[in-house]
Amino acid sequence: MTSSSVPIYLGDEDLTQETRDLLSSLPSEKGWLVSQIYQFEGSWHTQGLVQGILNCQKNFKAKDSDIILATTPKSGTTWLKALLFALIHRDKFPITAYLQTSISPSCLLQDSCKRTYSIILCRYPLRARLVRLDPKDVFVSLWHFGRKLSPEETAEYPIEKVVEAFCQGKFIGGPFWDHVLEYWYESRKNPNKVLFVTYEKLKKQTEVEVKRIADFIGCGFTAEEEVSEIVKLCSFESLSKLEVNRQGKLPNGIESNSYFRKGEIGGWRDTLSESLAEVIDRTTEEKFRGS
Ligand code: PAP
Repeated sequence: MTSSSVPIYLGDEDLTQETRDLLSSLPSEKGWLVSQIYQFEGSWHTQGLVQGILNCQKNFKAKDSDIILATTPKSGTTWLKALLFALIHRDKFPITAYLQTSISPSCLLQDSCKRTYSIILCRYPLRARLVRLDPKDVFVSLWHFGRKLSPEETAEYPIEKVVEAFCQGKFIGGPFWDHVLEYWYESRKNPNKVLFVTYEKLKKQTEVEVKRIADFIGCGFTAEEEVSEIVKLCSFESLSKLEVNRQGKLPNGIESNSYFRKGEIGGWRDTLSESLAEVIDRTTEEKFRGS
């Protein structure tokens, strides 16, 4: 992989000796999109992400007012980030004007987060947790993102092989299912600290979910306030049309428009064959059985 073809968090530069030593002791696999992925504390990551996690574990000092938004890839981070930002700042700015210049996928805390996988923007230890419950949509979203990002790296991989790796959990941030379950149980144990939000519900009943998120982070809506303005502002149509998202690039070179593809539930149908969909569904059934 050439370091210029992938974003910094997928690269392998700036590793400390301690991280290199650790990496040499971890299970590793050749990855799709990246040359090598490593199993660290139950999940699979690139070298750069392991470094980021270690940096975070060592140096991140949470404040009571922090909010952590941590998602599996392609679960709607960009959307929830915009919603959270708009919710928190709705009394301070004419939000529309502010969003025009501020909401792009990397706009928040990029200096402190560019080498970490999770985006930290919420009240710690409160966590707004967004998942897409249909891993087929997650897979397809990531498949297209990866192919757009790094056509040379991904060209040689047939989709069947990538689905297999995804189902085995050997995928950046994987296994998807463990991650979802872990946070689901945590949200049941600590409902005041962990909020579990699904992309599907956010899509189907956006106002209800946005109000729930606002209550959770302590900035609930008054009876007079309209939630619809924020919902509209952060909608796929609105965010994807912003100049900063149509033309802009992230510091790592990714075009901001890569984060806006379809924004639908069930979009996997145009990419996955029935048999591949079944492979993912079977894995989902096995992993979620009893939960
Ligand atoms: P990331 O993991 O690279 O940060 P993330 O923002 O979590 O990506 O997810 C991107 C997905 O959210 C894309 O899904 P798709 O490929 O299936 O289309 C993107 O289109 C979708 N998305 C982005 N913004 C919105 C939005 N405002 N409303 C609904 N979906 C959105």
